Amino acid sequence: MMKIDVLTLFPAMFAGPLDESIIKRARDAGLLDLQLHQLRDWTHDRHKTVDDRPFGGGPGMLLKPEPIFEAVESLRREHTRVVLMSPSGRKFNQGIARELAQVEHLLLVTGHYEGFDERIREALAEDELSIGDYVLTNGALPAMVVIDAVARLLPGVLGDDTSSQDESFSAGMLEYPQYTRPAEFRGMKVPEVLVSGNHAEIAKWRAEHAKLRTKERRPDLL
Ligand code: JCQ
Repeated sequence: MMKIDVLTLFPAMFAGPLDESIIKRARDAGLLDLQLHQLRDWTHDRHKTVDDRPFGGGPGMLLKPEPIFEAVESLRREHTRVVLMSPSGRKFNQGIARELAQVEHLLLVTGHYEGFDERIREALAEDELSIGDYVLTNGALPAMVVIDAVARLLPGVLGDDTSSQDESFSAGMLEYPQYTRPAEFRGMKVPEVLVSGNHAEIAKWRAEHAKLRTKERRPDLL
C-alpha cells in the first residue's frame, strides 16, 4: 500500500476533498494510507512559531528550518521521496504523476508565506513541484492536486474502464469532443458520423478533432 504523509499548517483544508469519492474508496480499500501532520506540532516555543523574517530584508516571512527539519526527520524512512510544494518547483504533469505513483512513501511538504529557508531545499528536498504558474496562499491545494493525480494511478484505484482514459493525455493531445444521448438536444445535433456505426470513420473523426482542438487550445503539446 502506498503511504503519503503531508506536512501542512492547514490539515483541515484536506478533509473534504480527500474524504470523497475515489480517494475515499482508495483509502477505505487499503490502497492508500494518507496522513496529515500539523507542522506546528514540531515547534517548541509557546507561540508555535514556524516562520521568521528573511536575512537581508524584504517583504514577507519564510518558513524557518527547525520545525521542518524535525518533522521530516521523524516522518521519513527508507524509500521516502520528500517533495516540496511551491511556485518555484518544476511543473507537475502526468509524467511526474506516473513517476510518483511508483514510490513507496511520499512526504509532501507544503509551503506558505514567501517561501522556505533555502537550507530546507538543500538538505531535505528530493524534489520541488509547482502545479502551475500562479501563486496561491499556501501549498495545501497543490498537495491535494498531486495526491489526487497520483492516487488514481495506483493499482486497483480505478476500474479498468477509466484507467485507459489517460492514455489520450499521455499520447500528448487533448480529448476529442464527446456526446451522449439524446442525439438531438434543443436543436443541437450530435455529429452524424458518431451515430453512423462506421467505426473506421468515427476513429478518423476523433483523431482529426483531437488534433484541431489541441492546435487551437494547446499548440505547445503538438
Ligand atoms: C504551487 N503552483 C502554485 C505559496 C510559497 C514556498 O512555498 C510557497 C508555497 C505557496 C503555495 O503554492 C503555490 C503553488 N504550485 O502557490 C508561496
